[in-house]
Amino acid sequence: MKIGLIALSGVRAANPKLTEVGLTLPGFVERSRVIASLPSLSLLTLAALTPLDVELEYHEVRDLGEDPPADGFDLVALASYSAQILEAYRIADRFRARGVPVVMGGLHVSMLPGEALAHADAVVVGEGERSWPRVVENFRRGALRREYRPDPGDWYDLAESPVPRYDLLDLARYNRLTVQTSRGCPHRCDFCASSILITPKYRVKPVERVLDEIHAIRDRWPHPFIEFADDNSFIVRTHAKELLRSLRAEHVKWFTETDVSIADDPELLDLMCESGCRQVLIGLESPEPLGLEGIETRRNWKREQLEHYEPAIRTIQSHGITVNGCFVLGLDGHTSAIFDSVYEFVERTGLYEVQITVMTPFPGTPLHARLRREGRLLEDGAWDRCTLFDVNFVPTGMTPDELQWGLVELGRRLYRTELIEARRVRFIRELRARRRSSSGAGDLEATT
Ligand code: B12
Ligand code: SF4
Repeated sequence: MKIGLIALSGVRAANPKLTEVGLTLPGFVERSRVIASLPSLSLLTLAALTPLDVELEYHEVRDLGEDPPADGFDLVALASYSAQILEAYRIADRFRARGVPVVMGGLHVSMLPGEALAHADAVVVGEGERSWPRVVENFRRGALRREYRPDPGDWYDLAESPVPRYDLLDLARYNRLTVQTSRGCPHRCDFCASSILITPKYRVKPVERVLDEIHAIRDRWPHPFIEFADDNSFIVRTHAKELLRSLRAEHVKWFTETDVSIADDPELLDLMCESGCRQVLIGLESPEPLGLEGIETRRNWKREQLEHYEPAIRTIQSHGITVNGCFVLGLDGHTSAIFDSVYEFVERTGLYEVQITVMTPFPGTPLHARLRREGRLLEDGAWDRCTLFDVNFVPTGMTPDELQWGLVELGRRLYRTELIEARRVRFIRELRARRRSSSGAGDLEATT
């Protein structure tokens, strides 16, 4: 039996004008080139849970072209994100038209299994680790069911995580690989379309399991750059520190997504620096109180952190770790003044890197339900607009067009080559100055 694993890849915007203007900005192109080649961790993980006598082939969707070859596949498994779901459905339809059954899983179809079932023989809702072996076994017996989902409360124990099948990849095509060290996030932002949609509880992967994965990568790639595919790393500090202590011996460079609370823990920051952390991506969301007010469904944590944003960025960057600050434009309360406000914040704080996106109503999020209730969705169900760049709702403080082109204009300003360069120079200059002053202080202490 042979299964084709098909990953959605690349970054995109639905509006062609946006692609033309926005996605060609130098800073954006650079970041896209780096991340767009990431492989699908979900499919590599499921591959590792597939019986050994099943032959597997991994493909990026962009390589399949308009007319994917169906040769020899007994079953095709497709991952799903909203932005590319229409293309995924078209591909699924083509495989099925040639008699190859299709199974779909992932964030989008987990939120809309009914929609996906019009294009797939079976849909896996939620985490795939428990369901996938059942899918394969049932398929073999000719008893594939329409829908699979974990039993209620049966969250996959990450201690059981297999090493993803990185060996299925043609590594020459990738510049980074992903490893997941945790799942979930305690913050619950109402627009969040990440793993909190399928993982209500924050869970960590035991350090030995993470190391197994890093060793598997290093066996094939001696000096890898690793991107942790976590929504919010380091929430459990004992686990984080144990992991980072072990990582020191691995000689890897890495990147992760976390929150500003790491700035309060100098020991953690030292360990991050010593273990090869190059950058952290932090969802700052808004430099203004209005946008932050009420964006979480449980607490108002980010609003409470706002006054700590600037010192936190300085503290983190002073450890040699660059911060990629993310802002969501068009949050309730934002007016067109937000564009200057973000620009000034970036200038003032010396953020090394910045990511700007527009508020996006992904299916299954409280935000989507709220905007629908309030009649503020421009085109409900236009999932190809779920790119984080295409505006698909009516903001409270400006028109959709003002938001759309305000994003592009701000991008033009922030991603000017000379400004990117200036941010880099400033980071290095400030880091050197701090290191000089702290070693000076150390010398002073040693001599007294
Ligand atoms: C790595 C990554 C990418 C990679 C993806 C590489 C790839 N080929 O898969 C790249 C850089 C290409 C990428 C691109 C984009 N991304 Co991205 N990306 C991520 C990131 C950081 C990690 C995802 C990950 O690996 N998770 C770990 C795996 C194990 O979890 P998982 O995918 O959910 O899989 C589990 C289940 O869903 C299920 N499952 C998943 N697939 C399948 C398939 C089958 C058959 C089965 C049975 C089960 C199953 O089983 C898995 C194990 O339990 C997340 C943010 C985050 N921190 O999670 C954003 C995220 C997934 N990206 C997001 C977005 C918006 C984008 C872009 C649209 C950005 C853009 N404008 O271009 C594009 C478009 C992607 C596309 N082609 O459609 C959103 C998606 C929201 C959504 N619900 O659709 C996220 C959640 C970030 C966010 N801001 O909210 N991204
Ligand atoms: S902090 Fe990020 S990962 Fe956590 S809930 Fe908010 S958007 Fe999602």
